[in-house]
Amino acid sequence: MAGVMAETRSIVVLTGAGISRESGLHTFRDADGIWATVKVEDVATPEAFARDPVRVQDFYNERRRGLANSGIAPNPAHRSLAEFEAAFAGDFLLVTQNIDNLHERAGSNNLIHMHGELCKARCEECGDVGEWLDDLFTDTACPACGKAAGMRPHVVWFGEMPFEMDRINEALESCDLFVSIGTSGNVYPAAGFVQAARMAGARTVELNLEPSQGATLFEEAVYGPAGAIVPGWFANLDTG
Ligand code: BV8
Repeated sequence: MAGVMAETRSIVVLTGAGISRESGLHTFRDADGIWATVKVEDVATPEAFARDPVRVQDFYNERRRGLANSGIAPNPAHRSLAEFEAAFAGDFLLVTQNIDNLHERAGSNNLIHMHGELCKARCEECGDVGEWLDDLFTDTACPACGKAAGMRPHVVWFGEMPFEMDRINEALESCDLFVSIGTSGNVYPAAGFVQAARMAGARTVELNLEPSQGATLFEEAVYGPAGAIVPGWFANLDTG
């Protein structure tokens, strides 16, 4: 039961692939997930990119093209987070593990893509990061420095440091409510955020299709499809 949280002044929300499932994007570890058809070590590590850059670029090109498909749009769960953020009088930080652009398309503002963004590319030669909606190839020239062969998806692979961890940890240390939505709790450091929130004395809530790996660490939980449970849960939360 969401209940009235009069003292709620600082909220951190973590999302994973499950929040985008009803928008038509696959998750990773479900039976029909991405890792059921391709291996992490073949497409989502720096070693894979060094070993077979064409294969890795193709993997992300296919997902980027899929995201551009007109049928893929934010669902009520994405929209309810943006609406709550706009109405909430306190601090609200949305941290997503997702590399899709559905949270920003739903209107979320204070948003961190800790695992990067599918629609951005980074040049390893000059460090430039920019929007990229087309395919990337091993000889794609950097729009900033002009050098070819250094362009990669602006995505965090396994073994790479997620983005903005200082800002995330600061928010976790001072939050009084932590809500985890649509993540299996398999991947660190994201899977450890609930422990940091508990250490800060925050109320911890899991909204997921089924209990995650870290389910026992949450004080409260509501299980069901995100599009069905997230809007109602945030509608019941006091915006202060
Ligand atoms: C790092 C971008 C250190 C790429 C991703 C041993 C122990 C602990 C940790 C490790 C270890 N060995 C290695 C590690 C570290 C490793 C890790 O955690 N490995 C795991 C597998 C054990 N982590 C890392 O490497 C991270 N970096 O640790 O750096 C470091 C230190 C110093 C210097 C340098 C480095 C980096 C991890 C980031 C990797 N990149 N994504 C891409 O997207 O292609 S992670 C990958 O998993 C996904 O992309 C996603 O972001 C992430 C989490 O997945 P979920 O979002 O949770 O998705 P999943 O399918 O698992 O679950 C979906 C959930 O939704 C399910 O629960 C399901 O029930 C639910 N659901 C389904 N439908 C719905 C729903 N819920 C609601 N409604 C629905 N309709």
